[in-house]
Amino acid sequence: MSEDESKGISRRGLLGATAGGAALMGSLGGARLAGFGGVAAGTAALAAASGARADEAAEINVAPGDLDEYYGFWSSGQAGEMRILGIPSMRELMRVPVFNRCSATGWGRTNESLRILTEKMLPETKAFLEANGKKVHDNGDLHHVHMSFTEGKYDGRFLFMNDKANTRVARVRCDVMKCDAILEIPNARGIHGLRPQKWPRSNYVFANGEDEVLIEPIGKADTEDGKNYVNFFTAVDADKWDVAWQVMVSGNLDNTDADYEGKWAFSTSYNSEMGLTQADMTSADMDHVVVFNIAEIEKGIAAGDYKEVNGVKVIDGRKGQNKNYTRYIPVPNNPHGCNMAPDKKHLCVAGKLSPTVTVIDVTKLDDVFYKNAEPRSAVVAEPELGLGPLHTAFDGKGNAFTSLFLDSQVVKWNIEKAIAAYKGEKVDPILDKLDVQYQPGHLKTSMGETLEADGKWLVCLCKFSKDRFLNVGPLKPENDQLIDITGDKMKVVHDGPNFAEPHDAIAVHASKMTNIRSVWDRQDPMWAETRKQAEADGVNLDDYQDKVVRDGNKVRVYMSSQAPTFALDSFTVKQGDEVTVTITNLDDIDDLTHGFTLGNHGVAMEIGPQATSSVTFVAAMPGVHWYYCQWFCHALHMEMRGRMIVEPTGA
Ligand code: CUK
Ligand code: CUA
Ligand code: CA
Repeated sequence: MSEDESKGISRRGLLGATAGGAALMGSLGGARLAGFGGVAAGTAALAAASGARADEAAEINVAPGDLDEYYGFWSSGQAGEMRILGIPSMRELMRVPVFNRCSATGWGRTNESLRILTEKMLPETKAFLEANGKKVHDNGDLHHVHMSFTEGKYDGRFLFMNDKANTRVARVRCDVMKCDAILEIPNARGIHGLRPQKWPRSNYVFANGEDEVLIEPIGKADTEDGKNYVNFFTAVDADKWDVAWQVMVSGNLDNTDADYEGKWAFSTSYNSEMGLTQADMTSADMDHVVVFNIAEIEKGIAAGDYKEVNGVKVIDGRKGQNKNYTRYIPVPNNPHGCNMAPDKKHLCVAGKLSPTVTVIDVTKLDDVFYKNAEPRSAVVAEPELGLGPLHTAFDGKGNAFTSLFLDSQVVKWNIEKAIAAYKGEKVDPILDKLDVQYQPGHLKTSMGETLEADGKWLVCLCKFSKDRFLNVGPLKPENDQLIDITGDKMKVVHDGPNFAEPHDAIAVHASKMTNIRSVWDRQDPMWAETRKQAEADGVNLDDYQDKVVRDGNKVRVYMSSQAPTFALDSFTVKQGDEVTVTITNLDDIDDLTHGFTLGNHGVAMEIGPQATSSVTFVAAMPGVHWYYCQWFCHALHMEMRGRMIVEPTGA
């Protein structure tokens, strides 16, 4: 897409510098002010500049001390973490490390996080990392974040996400907003699209393998022949966080979604050609959407119609199998986004290289599966919307919003009108087009991927921010724009710079987050393993601790922390000892987090109120090394420190 992409950028570049840009500046000047936190003045300016009603303008004003109406859960792409923003303030509230390493919290360094990161790692990955002197990958590519559902509505239990870079999926607990399970998916490569089942609840999380996998061991098959590659669709058991089953498919898989009845899952495929080069992947006029028949797949698994590959039950759902596991619906040219409308009926597939969105009526799929109807008979509309359609969001009122990457616009269109036009009626389904800054990927409406879509806000995640912010060097921020969609005309009300590279976001009404805690439960499973070791060492982690246990050359140091002190002012070990420091934060006050940083050892961890964390390292440097609390906790926070004394070997 790079050629079209650069064309698109230069076209928008021209636009920005000329008449279009001037018109835009006129209507958005006030909004930009509001975005920079000049709250009262900015809001007034917005109302004046854009003609917005005063009460409407007030909606975006989250005054100091006021809370946002929505939680925004953001992916971060190659930064590997999940982020939490408030909507409509667009303030960043928290970062949750998942596939990345985190300097502040010790994610990827503490024993508790390492257990989660490595527990379900494939043996070959473990061996590879070990050969490279590592325990975990340092990077991840987190594209899609979705919340667990019960009966088509967010239930506030979990957030699920994928790592395209290292073929993993992860789960974040919504009660503490920490990752509690990571699974490396066997067989597949490059997990991209990810969605939970919506009905009856999220028993499965569906995960698409984007990259083709050589089916035979290298040397046995010609690596240059696309026919020797396959792709895998994976259903993850959301409770056990293990693979339930996989389906082998024809073509690759890009984005995915599930319906509101628990019957179907859908995936777009841009490489139906099974090409191994970009030219080959874009050679056909049509690619396809794969429809997965969940009940038939479950029946097939139960009946033993699968092959076990690397411990996973794999159903063959490739074209020409004459079974009811899958159907392939032809759609134009390298489709991308795959979004199920909250009307429970319409799936919208964005064309990317085609200016169209294909609308599939899921109530027509039974005929496709069981009455031999043409796969395209389920297509009920294919409106031409503009250049580079990528993703679609919904307002719950029958309207859809599609991002146009090349046109740098969001187009609002009506699904029923598009269906009427497809039948030949003279209606224009397009209701409004809005310039965004610039080159949008995903866009999300408030509650828009649930039965409770409320049509208030649209967040448009723009890949480029050209001219919108102070220049920070060749690497620019992206621009997450907040758009008011309550009126007939869409309106940009806020520019939000964001670091590389959020792909996706969801907006969840705050009333859904009923499980969220402020203080940890002492019995939390996060440190169950650490607790077992402590018990074996005669230490009660729920009480004050200051104990050093020697076990050969392993030394286990237990200390509680309570503002502003560590239970141990110092401890002594010998050079070469493997030292495990376990700290329990006995403070049980909201927001009273302590930390443990060991100077010159690359060791740091967060210990939240009532939490336990541990870290293991080899004390290889003789001398006196200070440790300190790195989370500001008390007037004597600076003095909250102590010494590790490492006696040289032979001393
Ligand atoms: S993808 Cu990035 S803009 Cu990975 Cu959801 Cu479409
Ligand atoms: Cu404890 Cu700072
Ligand atoms: Ca293609």
